[in-house]
Amino acid sequence: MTSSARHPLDPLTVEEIETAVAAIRSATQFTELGERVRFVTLDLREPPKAAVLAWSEGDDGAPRPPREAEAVLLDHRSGTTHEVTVSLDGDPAVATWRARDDVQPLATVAELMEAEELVKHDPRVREALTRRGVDDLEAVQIDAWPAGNFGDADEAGRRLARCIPFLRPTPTDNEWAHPVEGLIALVDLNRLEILRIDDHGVVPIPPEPGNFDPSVVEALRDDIKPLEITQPSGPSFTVDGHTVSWQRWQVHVGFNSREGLVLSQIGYHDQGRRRPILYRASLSEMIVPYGDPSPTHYFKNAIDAGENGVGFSASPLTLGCDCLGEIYYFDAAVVDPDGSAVRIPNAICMHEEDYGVLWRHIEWRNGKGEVRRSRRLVISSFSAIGNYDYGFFWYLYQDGSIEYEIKLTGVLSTGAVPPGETPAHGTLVAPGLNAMIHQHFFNVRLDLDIDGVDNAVEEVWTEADPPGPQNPHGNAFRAHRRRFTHELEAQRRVDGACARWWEIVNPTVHHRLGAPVSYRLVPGENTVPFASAEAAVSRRAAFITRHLWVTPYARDERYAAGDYPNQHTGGSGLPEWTRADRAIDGRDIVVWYTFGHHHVPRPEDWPVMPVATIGFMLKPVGFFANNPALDVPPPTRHVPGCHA
Ligand SMILES: [Cu+2]
Repeated sequence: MTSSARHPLDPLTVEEIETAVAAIRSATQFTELGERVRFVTLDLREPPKAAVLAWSEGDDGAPRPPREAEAVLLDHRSGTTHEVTVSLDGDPAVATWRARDDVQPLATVAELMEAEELVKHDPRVREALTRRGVDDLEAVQIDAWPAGNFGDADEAGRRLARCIPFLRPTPTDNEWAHPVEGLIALVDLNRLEILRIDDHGVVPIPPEPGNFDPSVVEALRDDIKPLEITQPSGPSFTVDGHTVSWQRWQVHVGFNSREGLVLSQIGYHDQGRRRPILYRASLSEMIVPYGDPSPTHYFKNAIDAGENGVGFSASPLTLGCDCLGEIYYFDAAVVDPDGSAVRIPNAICMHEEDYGVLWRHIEWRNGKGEVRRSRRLVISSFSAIGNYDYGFFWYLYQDGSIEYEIKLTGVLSTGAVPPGETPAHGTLVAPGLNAMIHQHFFNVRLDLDIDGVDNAVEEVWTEADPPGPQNPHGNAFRAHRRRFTHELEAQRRVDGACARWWEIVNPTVHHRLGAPVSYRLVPGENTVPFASAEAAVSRRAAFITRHLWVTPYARDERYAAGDYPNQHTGGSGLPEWTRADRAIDGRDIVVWYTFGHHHVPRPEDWPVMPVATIGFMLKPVGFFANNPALDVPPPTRHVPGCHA
């Protein structure tokens, strides 16, 4: 455990989680807690960046920074949250302990199941279900949603979930095909009591099944021949613990229970040295605001990382299904609410993919030329969060580009509408079944270190030159740029009409042609939130109101909506930190990029949604002398006869 060979950013192992839990349990503060105390999260407390850089840039044998765990515990009896850090070196022991009554940590699966049992067996709920013709309690499923915060006085200070029922006729059926509309229960998760049950009236339960296993398909296609990916000499990457080398790239692969997959210390070997690009990249937060104002849907604003945990929801991946080819897997480990360590086998999948043509030119006069095949390194994980499944995919390319892509799939969130009614805020996907309009916003925290820690961000946009003697044909246009100096001016939205993007530059390192070396953040699909500025979601997840945010690096500024978005009134995270309008020019900076997928559901998204993708790219701009992929060998070495 104290091996000096381990990278300081390696995620906690099962053994380390067990050690940390034992240390917490033996602390006097723990013995003062009630019986219903739960471990909410327990992860590596990453060392300060300077300490990691000193270790990785030091000589072999340089001392590793102290190894620490950070845990959040919830005492349901008192409702108090406990933030604990544990020193894992030497004799493991609690280092700090802080009790807080002003926050709600994310919801554990254990709580959601308790809420389900409570609501399901409440006589008032049974009566309401009977009114809807539902007598078989076995078939009833109660989904406990994060409660949000809508300013209701009787909800203040409580730990809450809003619970809505669905029918699952048999254990393998799709519950979201049968929403029990109009019924909602508000549950106090600490006291395990129902505060309120509201029945907004009976709507017939949509009867059509929404299953998608092979048995329900009339005839499976029988014209698909095997497609096998083989790499007879093995993959081109090497793995040392959690550090991966692939061609010119080096990257550290990490994981935690809140963000899931984390990449660190991404660098590229060039000019005889390893050039840093990204110190750390992770999904800092995500939120799915729904656009239906009705009493059983208005509250649906799941802040999935801070309210549920993207890492907790990571699924074990299987060969030939989630990943295809020559795969390397990383396991992950998280804590269970009862304090036991849980291994998620194959939580992260890594492999190489052929990605079509990398570059090409064929001479038109003689048909001769050069072609190179592109190959990318894929590092990915999948999380099943309630009805939705999200794939988180990082790609490294041979031309120095980095891509992040989220794959959205799973099952739509649904409600019911009376027969013959067309929903105003959704789409009918089956008779009486309403899939509500919604958006998926993601925020990625990018701690870029372009050739060193001190960087700056420039906005680049294109404008037509004014007509006149200098532009006699009216064809002239050019790119303009400006440097952001402080945080508030760096809160920006995308604008495709002026080809707006952002470049992260190192002002002190210049390309041989003069400009500072840089990487460009190339936006992909994006949109803006449609909730009003006064809506709870706009305060509680203010990071969605701007696509770009830039902050100076601070060790504890990690999550775009703050450490505890669950039931928070709003304003925490990015809006809070940036209020000071700190300087960001020529500093160690962090770029936060928000991107939104606008989802007006289609019948084709039912009963399970074909993958939709959204993401962005980081592309070198004046970082390399010229095309860095010139040294990729021609495919003719393996496949004779390409335009030779
Ligand atoms: Cu969606």
